[in-house]
Formats: sequence, C-alpha cells, structure tokens
Amino acid sequence: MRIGITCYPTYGGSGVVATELGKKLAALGHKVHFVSYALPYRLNSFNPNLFFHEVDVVKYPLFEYPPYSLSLASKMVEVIEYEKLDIMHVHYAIPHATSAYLAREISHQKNLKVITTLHGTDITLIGQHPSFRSVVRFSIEQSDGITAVSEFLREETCRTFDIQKEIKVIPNFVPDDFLGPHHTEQVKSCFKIEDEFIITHISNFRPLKRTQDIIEMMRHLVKKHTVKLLMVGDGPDRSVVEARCHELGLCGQILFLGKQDNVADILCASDVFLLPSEHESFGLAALEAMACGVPCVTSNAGGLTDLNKHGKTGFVAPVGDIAAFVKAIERLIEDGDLRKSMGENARRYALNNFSADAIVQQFLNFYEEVLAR
Ligand code: GMT
Repeated sequence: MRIGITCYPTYGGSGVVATELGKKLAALGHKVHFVSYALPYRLNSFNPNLFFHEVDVVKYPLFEYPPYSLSLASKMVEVIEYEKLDIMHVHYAIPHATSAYLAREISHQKNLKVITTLHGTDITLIGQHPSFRSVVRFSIEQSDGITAVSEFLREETCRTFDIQKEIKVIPNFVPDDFLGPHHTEQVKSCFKIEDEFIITHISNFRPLKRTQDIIEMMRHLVKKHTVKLLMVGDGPDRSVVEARCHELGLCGQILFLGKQDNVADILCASDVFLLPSEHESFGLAALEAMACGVPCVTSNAGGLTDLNKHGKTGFVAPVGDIAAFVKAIERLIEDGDLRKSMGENARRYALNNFSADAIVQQFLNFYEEVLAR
C-alpha cells in the first residue's frame, strides 16, 4: 500500500503514535510518506520505504499568520499525485483533517481515501472552540474513515460533535523502543542516591497535565520519605512549577530534565510513573511506563481508567485529589512487593493488550476496509 501520514512533528503523543505507525508499516513493506512542517522527532532511522516531505510555510508581508493549512493541503496534493497514494492518514483533526479533505477534492488520484485519527484535545478542548468547531465537525464527517484512540474519545466525539459516521476505536500501542533492553543501571546511577524512591512524570507541561499538583504531592512526600522526582518534558507551566520548587526548597529532590529523546531508559530506572491529568483521552506516556514494568499512579480522567487498572497495574485517584495521590504513592513506597507485582502486571497488561504488531494490523485491516468501500 502507499500511505501518506500527516502529524505534528513535535514531542506530543499523537506525533509519536503516527511516527511509530509509519515505521512499522514501512518495515512491513508499505511505502510511507510523511508530510509535515518538520521531520517527526522519532523518525530517526533509515528505511528505504520511508519518505519525508516538508511543508514550506510561506511568509509574506501581508500574512500576519501564514496559512499553514493551505500549504499543507498543497503539499499533500503533490505527494498524493506523484506517489499515487492509496491512503492519506492524518493524526489530530486540526488542521490536518481539513487539509486532507481539501487535498482529496483537488487531487486527480480518484481512489484516494482520507483517514482521520482523533487523539484528544482536537475533540475535547480546542476542537470545541467556536473558531474551529464547525470546520472540525465538517472535516471529520468528510473523512472516509475515522478512528479514535479510546472508547472514551469515541463517545465524546459522537456526543459533542454529533458525528453520525462510524468511528472505529484503535488504541495506541507500545513502541518497539520500550521493549528493551534498557540502560537501567546506568540511568539509576545518574539520579538515584542509595535507596531513594524515583517518581517520574513526562508531559508537555500544559495546564491540563496539572504539573503543579505534582509539586504539592512532593511537598507532602518529602516529609516522610526519601524520594526524588524526575520531571521530563517542557511546556507552558514549567516556569511556574520550577519557581514553586525553589520557593519550597525542593530543588534537591526535583530534577527538571527537559525534553528527552530516550524516555524508555528513564522510565526503566523509575519506581512509579505519575500522571495526574485533568484530561487524557488515552495517556500514551503511562502506557510506555507500563511497558517498562513501572506501576502508574494516574488520575481518573478520560481513557486513563481503561489503561491503568486500579489496584492491579497501579492506582487511580480523582483529578486534583492531592491526598489520594499521596496515599497511593506511599503505598508503593512502603510495600516493595506490591510495587514489584504491580510493575509486572503493568508490563503484562501493556504487552498483551497494546502490542505494536496487533494494533498495526488493526490499522491495516481498517485501511483495507475503507479502500473496499
Ligand atoms: O490532544 C492533545 O492535546 C495532544 C495529544 C498529543 O499530541 O500528545 O495528546 C493526545 O493524544 C495522545 C496520543 O494519542 C494521547 O495519549 C493523549 O491522552 C491525548 N491527550 C489528551 O487527551 C489531553
């Protein structure tokens, strides 16, 4: 098959999933063409079936805001026609589904099918904004196939956008890098002092990730336990969160590692993964932690409860309930056997239910189904 993929090339989960999917499809012999404004950050290995087409975001004195959606649509048309694509698979509806719709209408590749994968805030947050809502709804409806990363997101999309078309749930999967082997001991030796308990959080530090809650949890935990927190990633709330650490005198116990390419090694050196988000339609970072055998303490937002099984793969606490989070983390600090068994359960659950091979096959079956329509 000849497949085009458009995604955000940055550190977000939707771009990661799209890139890992493209890599797996290429390894299976399909021709995969990425179209985006920059090389997706995990597209870092050579495969003769993988191609990248960069969208030129044109600056012009009249444009206070360069119309990326149009440049993207034009580049898609070029790639669709030159490469005779069968499928244009876009990840994250805004603006990718709209550009793909335009490209399909313009191109002469008549059998081209557009598939849109919904990831989260394209539906639950920003997609709802009056500036986008009608265009998002139209573009989703016009897609030839729609997938959502969780049942929660499927229901939210039908409910809030009144989408009549079928939406297929195809969850995210464990990228190959997380299967191991890992440099666990080397990483531990960099951060861990003796029997310190390592808590890790990974996100883009946007308000919905509630990173400020994490610092409040640490304020309680350091009173009784020898803990260290690794904060991985970067984003709008990082400054305020870092300032709070200074204010509380917690800089020795909380390390800000910024954006990291190899999060698998960091996760494997962790005792618990923490994700207290307000919204999370899937929670890819938690799945990656689980695949590394790390128990998770997460909020009960969106699709997280389908992933992190309370009392089995970790603990689930209500959004914003600092005391409940602290209690859950303390149980894992105090009971090494529980931590070990939950970590093993987490890895087993992740690999049994979200294996890359099985999920990529689901995408391939869906492509075939849509092409046959
Ligand atoms: O939706 C977003 O704001 C960004 C997006 C991303 O690119 O990281 O995150 C969403 O997609 C991920 C991959 O499918 C999911 O793991 C995240 O749960 C989801 N984010 C939210 O729902 C907030």
